[in-house]
Amino acid sequence: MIMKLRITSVVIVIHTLISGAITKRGTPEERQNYDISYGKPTNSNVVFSTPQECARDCTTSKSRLTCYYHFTLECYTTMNRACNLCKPSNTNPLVHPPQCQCIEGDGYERSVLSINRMLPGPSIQVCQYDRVVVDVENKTPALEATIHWHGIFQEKTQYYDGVPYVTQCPIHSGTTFRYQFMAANAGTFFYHSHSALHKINGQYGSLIIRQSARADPQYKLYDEDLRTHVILVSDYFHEMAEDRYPGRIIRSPGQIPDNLLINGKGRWTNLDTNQTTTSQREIFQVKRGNRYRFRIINSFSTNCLAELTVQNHTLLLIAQDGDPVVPKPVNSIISGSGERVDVVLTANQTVGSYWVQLTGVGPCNRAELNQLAILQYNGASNVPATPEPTYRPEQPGIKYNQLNFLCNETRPEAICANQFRPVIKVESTILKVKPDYRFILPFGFYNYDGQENVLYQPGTYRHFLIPANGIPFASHINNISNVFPSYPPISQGVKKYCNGNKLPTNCTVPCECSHIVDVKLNSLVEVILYDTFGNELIHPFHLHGYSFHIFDIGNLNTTGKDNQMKNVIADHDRKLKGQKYKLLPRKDTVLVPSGGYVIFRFNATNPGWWLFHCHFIYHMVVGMEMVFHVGNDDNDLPRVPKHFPRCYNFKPEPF
Ligand SMILES: *[C@@H]1O[C@H](CO)[C@@H](O)[C@H](O)[C@H]1NC(C)=O
Ligand SMILES: *[C@@H]1O[C@H](CO)[C@@H](O)[C@H](O)[C@H]1NC(C)=O
Ligand SMILES: *[C@@H]1O[C@H](CO)[C@@H](O)[C@H](O)[C@H]1NC(C)=O
Ligand SMILES: *[C@@H]1O[C@H](CO)[C@@H](O)[C@H](O)[C@H]1NC(C)=O
Ligand SMILES: *[C@@H]1O[C@H](CO)[C@@H](O)[C@H](O)[C@H]1NC(C)=O
Ligand SMILES: *[C@@H]1O[C@H](CO)[C@@H](O)[C@H](O)[C@H]1NC(C)=O
Ligand SMILES: *[C@@H]1O[C@H](CO)[C@@H](O)[C@H](O)[C@H]1NC(C)=O
Ligand SMILES: *[C@@H]1O[C@H](CO)[C@@H](O)[C@H](O)[C@H]1NC(C)=O
Ligand SMILES: [Cu+2]
Repeated sequence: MIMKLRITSVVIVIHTLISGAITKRGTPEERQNYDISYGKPTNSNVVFSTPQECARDCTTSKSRLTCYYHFTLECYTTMNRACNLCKPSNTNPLVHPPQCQCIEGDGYERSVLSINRMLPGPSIQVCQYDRVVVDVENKTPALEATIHWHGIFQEKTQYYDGVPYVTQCPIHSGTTFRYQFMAANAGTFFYHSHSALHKINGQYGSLIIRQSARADPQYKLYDEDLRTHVILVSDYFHEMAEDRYPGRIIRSPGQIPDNLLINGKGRWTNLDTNQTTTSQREIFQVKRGNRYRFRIINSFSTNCLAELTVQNHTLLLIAQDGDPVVPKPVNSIISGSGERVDVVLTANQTVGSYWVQLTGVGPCNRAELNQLAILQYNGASNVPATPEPTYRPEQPGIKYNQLNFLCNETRPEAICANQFRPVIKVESTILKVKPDYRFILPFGFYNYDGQENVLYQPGTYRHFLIPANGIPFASHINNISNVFPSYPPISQGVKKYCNGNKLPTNCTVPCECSHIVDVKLNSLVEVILYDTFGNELIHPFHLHGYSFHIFDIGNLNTTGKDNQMKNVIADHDRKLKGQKYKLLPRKDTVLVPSGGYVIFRFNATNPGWWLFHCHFIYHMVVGMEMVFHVGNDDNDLPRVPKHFPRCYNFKPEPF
């Protein structure tokens, strides 16, 4: 339990490894259990604090800690025999012994890539300005990985951003890589593997950075900010994600997930038999009369969007992607992969249990994915009185991010990400009429329909993905379908790369090349991103190393998008000159309306090699990524630590 904790509310549910009393330091026994899964540092003179010590009350804590975590990456199986060792007891169905190595998931047996035999992986919960040290030990046989700390700026530790072949070499099987960074920016974040498709196979978890009472501008809006009130939602296959890449046509075509999970938990109904698994559902406990801060994290990987509602409860939205905003009430939260939203839930309904409902919306709506968790008031049974809600595509009430994205005017039924006022003051220089750089970035797909002779030309190996319709495609930004260099530019430089202005003459569209644009340190960068494709897809674009200011989000007609964008940009310039932009909320991940556009800006104050990409893992692996290279490596970037791992091609002279 975290802030402003009252002794009466120390009735804690130990149903996940992250629960427990945290204003206290915990009994030695609890601490020991906690340590089993997180590990203990060895061979170090630094005083490390345990995860439990670090997940303390930040409102009063004055000390800064060095928080240590040990992540063990493995191939693992859900519903295995470990689950027999740790059945919840009858007296308290919620109690799982903390050292339990059972992953239930949705009750379906499958292979996963786990971190510490948990799903999600261990929750990192620290106070602002703590140091976070994570040893990632890769025990997955013959699979490489990296872990990215989504939303963390990594100033001064740019080489710990966790992007393979950009900021580090991947962590090879059998080796351990230590990440260490300052928890400098506060808010709701998460971590996930940035290697290929590992994320949806299970390599993800929450990362929460709390603030002192004085530093948190939203402090007065809630009474409690509990460690257990993290709502991490994810999509889930019943097989490894690689089985869907590049994609089959006959059996399980496409990349629509089989199910959704809430904090790694849920149930699944087999539509062939109508049987439903009996796996646990997540339960969030509240006490009537209190206001609770909930931290919602979208850890989806596919093009499915998430809609989250809490029956009979309005949610007061207080932060987007970690950045506090002037609060507004909403009834449902629609989010895409990589987005986070903080809300305050006032537990003022009749004492009882209420459904927390998560549905898959957008392009995956035909799969009618539906998952449930429970909001339980103290003193009520944990079974809601009303029947389990079934799938419905869009919930009634005020929606955060309605799928039609009419974001240019206020409407009673929906509110867009660009319509919030940031609490932290916006630097007026961001409004300069002429930015130092204006990147106009059309993105979309290159369709190989009828071009099979190109795609499958012997001796060539272009990347591609096959969605449910069976037509292979590659994705691109500004006609470049990104492939990474063979070694990370941050530590080993880069020889050949492309940007939209200088495509190699002999590179045919879509040009497979490392897509990198150079930007001077402290320059004002404007990005105008538009979707040339549409067709229901709503791409969430994420920028590493920064949060950006959203200027505009809008729709375009289906044809003549390039010309329409000229009008949009002219209009944007008029608005800049007329000083019409008033809100400019910060985000690090933004949904681009289907076939529409987004305009954002950031002040490039953080040097580095920053990935900018669609957050759908299957779009990433076929090229929807690029890198903003900010600053000069020699003068602006810190040197990588001694013995930083290197990787390269090996091509000795022929003998
Ligand atoms: C499953 O339940 C649905 C709805 O009740 C019904 O239409 C369907 O026939 C059932 N299928 C099987 C295999 O029992
Ligand atoms: C709670 O929500 C249900 C529908 O989910 C509705 O039927 C009921 O009237 C609501 N109760 C209250 C007290 O608002
Ligand atoms: C519950 O709290 C919400 C949010 O503060 C408020 O809008 C609503 O009117 C309250 N309902 C009751 C029954 O007090
Ligand atoms: C907002 O956009 C819609 C269509 O994209 C348009 O019909 C409407 O006039 C616009 N509203 C404003 C205030 O510009
Ligand atoms: C960017 O930040 C730097 C350093 O704080 C500042 O000097 C510069 O004026 C800022 N530029 C813009 C356009 O905000
Ligand atoms: C991108 O490629 C398409 C198809 O070859 C071409 O029509 C278009 O002009 C290109 N755009 C740019 C910005 O090069
Ligand atoms: C492209 O052109 C460069 C230099 O003109 C040449 O070295 C390279 O081999 C060419 N690549 C292909 C794929 O033709
Ligand atoms: C889209 O088409 C409508 C009707 O032809 C037109 O009024 C509108 O201006 C167009 N939108 C844009 C962004 O050009
Ligand atoms: Cu995408």
